[in-house]
Amino acid sequence: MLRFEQTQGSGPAETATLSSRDAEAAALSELREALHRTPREVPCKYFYDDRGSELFEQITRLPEYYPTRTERALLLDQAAPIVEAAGGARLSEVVELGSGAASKTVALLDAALRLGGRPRYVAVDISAHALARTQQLLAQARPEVPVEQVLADYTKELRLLPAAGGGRRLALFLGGTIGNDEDPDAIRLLGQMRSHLAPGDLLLLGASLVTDPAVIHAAYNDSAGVTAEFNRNILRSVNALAGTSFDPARFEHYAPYVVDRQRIEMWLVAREDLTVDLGRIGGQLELRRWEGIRTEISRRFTREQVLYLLDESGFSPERWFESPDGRFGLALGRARPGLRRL
Ligand code: SAH
Ligand code: AVI
Repeated sequence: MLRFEQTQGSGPAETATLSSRDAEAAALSELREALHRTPREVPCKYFYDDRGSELFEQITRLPEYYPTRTERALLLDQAAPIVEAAGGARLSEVVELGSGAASKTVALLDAALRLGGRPRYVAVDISAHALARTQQLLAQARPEVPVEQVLADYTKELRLLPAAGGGRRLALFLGGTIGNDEDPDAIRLLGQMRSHLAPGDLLLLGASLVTDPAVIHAAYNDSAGVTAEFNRNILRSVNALAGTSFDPARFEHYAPYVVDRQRIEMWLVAREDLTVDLGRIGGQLELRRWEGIRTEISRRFTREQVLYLLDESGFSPERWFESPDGRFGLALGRARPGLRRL
C-alpha cells in the first residue's frame, strides 16, 4: 500500500492511494515463506505497527541504546559540511528512508535553512504512526519546511517516490537501519535509491560500528525490558495483519551479540511446545520447546564495509564522519553517473 500526502504547515494538500489488496497478499506470502525457512523468521519490517513504532521511540531514549544519541551528536556536529557537500542553498529536497520520528533530521534541515536553502522534506516509512510523528515534529519545530509523507515499503515501492522538482537531492538512510539487512539486500536497496537520484546527488548513510560486545549486548537487552517488549510485539503485529494466533507471552526475548558475525540476532524462543494457527497465511506452525523465530539482525560495520556498500550501490564514497567513541559512522556517497540498478 502506498499513500502519498503533501502537507505544508498543518493541513493535507494532496492524497493519492493505491489499493492495499496486492500488498496484503504479498505480505501473507512473504510471512509464509519466512516462517517456513531455516531458521524461521519474521522480517523485521513487521515490528512497526503503531505500538512497535512507539516502542522503538522509547528504545531510542533508553540509557543502554547508544546509537540514536551518538548519531544525533554526530549529525549536529557535522550538519554544515554535509549540507554544503549536498549543494548548500541549491539543496531542494531531503528524502529520508525509514524516517521514524525523524528527530535527528532537523539538524540537517536547519543547516540547509542557515545556508539560504528552502528544501522540502520527503519522509518514506512503512509506518503511518511514524509518519504522523514526523509530521507533528516538523510542523512544530520547522513549520516553514514543506513535508511530503510517503507510506510505503521502501524495498518494493521506491519507484513511486514523487519526482524531484529540480535542484539537488540529499537522500538519508540513518539510524543504522542498513544493518538490519544482509549485504545483497542492502546493496539492492541502496542501488534502487541511487536510481532515483541524479548523478552528483548525495546519500548520507548512518551505520553502527564494531565496538565492545558488552555495550552492544546491553543496547538490545535493556534493564527496563522495552526491547523485549518491542520484540514480542512483532507477534501481535503479525496476528493483526494475518489473523495468526501467536501468544507473545509464550516466547522469550533472546538477543545475543554474535562476535564473529558482527551482529546482534534477535530471537523469540518458544517456552513450551506450541501449535500456532497461521490464520490467513494458511496451515499451522508447530514449534518445539526452545525453538526460535529470528526477528532481526542488527549488524555492526567497519568503515571499509560501509564504504564497500556505497561503492557497490553506485555511489562514490566522498566523506566519512565518525563519533569520538568510534561507535557510529556517517558516510557520504555521491551518485555516480550511468549506473541504474532497478
Ligand atoms: N531513521 C529513524 C528510524 C529508524 S527505525 C532513526 O534513525 O531513529 C526504522 C524505521 O524504518 C522505522 O520507522 C520503520 O517503520 C521503517 N521501516 C522499516 N522497514 C521498512 C520498509 N521496508 N519500508 C519502509 N520503512 C521501513
Ligand atoms: C531500526 N534499527 C536500526 C534498530 C536496530 O538497532 O537495529 C531496531 C532495533 N531493534 C532493537 N532495538 C532497536
